[in-house]
Amino acid sequence: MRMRVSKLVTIERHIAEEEHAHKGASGEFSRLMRDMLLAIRLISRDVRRAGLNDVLGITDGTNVHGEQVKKLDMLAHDTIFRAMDHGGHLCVMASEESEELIMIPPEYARGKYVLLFDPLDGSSNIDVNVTIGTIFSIYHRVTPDYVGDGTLEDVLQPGSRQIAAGYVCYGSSTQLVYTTGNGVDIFTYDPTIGEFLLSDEKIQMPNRGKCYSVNEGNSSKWDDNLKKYIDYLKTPSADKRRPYSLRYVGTSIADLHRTIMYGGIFMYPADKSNPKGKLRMMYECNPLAMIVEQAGGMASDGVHRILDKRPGSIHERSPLFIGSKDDVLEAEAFLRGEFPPGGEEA
Ligand code: P6P
Repeated sequence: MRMRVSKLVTIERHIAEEEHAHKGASGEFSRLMRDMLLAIRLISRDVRRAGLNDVLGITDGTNVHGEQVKKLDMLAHDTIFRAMDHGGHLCVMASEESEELIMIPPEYARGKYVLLFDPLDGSSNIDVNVTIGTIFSIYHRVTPDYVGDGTLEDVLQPGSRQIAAGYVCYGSSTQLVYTTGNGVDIFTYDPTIGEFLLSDEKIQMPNRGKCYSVNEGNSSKWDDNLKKYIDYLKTPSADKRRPYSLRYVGTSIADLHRTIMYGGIFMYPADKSNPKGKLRMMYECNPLAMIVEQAGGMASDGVHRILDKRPGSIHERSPLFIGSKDDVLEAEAFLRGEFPPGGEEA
């Protein structure tokens, strides 16, 4: 449900006001977000120029000056690293683009926060001008000394310990959807003034939607109960609640954003070729789950609450069923073999 805003509030002012509400806040987190917002502005600029690379003579690999041109997702990764490595707020980072933990360079101070990110999710959609995004997740470090390097223990925390999560949609506009555990707010970027302005405040999802979002091309590899659930969604019901419409962009944050705004369910289930699903727990499922729960929705792997899962590795995958509470509960019921739920006629 949209809570459209008329007051003019920049994200910097919003963060400062939230910090003021957090007694004893040091301003450290606000400065961390200031640096993250710089990276997001730069990535938004680079994403919006992507279609012009050929026109501007930036061919694959080298530009007209013979300089190495990075793929956009590596460029986004480097942009976040260079914006975040020297602020003294972080003790360690982890990225979808880096197999290993990313340590803070020795010349810079370490801080009390941990940053995980997917710098450019859905990058295969860049060439067809379809929405792509950046996802980030922030924790407090758990290792007690606040000056040393962060460790795997600081990174591999359950999603319930996140202190903030956000995603950016580079779509018809650039929008940042963000929570620090006090509801979900949406900021829309105005590139003419370089500001993110508050556009929707404390959004709440409908308890049920009319859309389901899944790659049906994988249906031959699905579990039978999942097939029954998807068929149930497509079967007209007497109360006209069904059939649902199918919407699938193929960028998780785009499918999720529509699900948050309109209700319904987005799924990337396990299947015979992806026994743990395809999406990554630490920098896709966990931040998206925190945001959806803060907006009144639900996120599970089909059995367990995503935010309760204890990660075993940085790049661990998880099945994901996320969206309106009643839709996710219904999916879980089918996956348990309870269908139709509550004896409702199929
Ligand atoms: P498929 C993008 O590559 C991504 O990681 C997610 O953003 C998206 O939801 C998923 O993969 C799409 O995967 O197998 O449906 O193309």
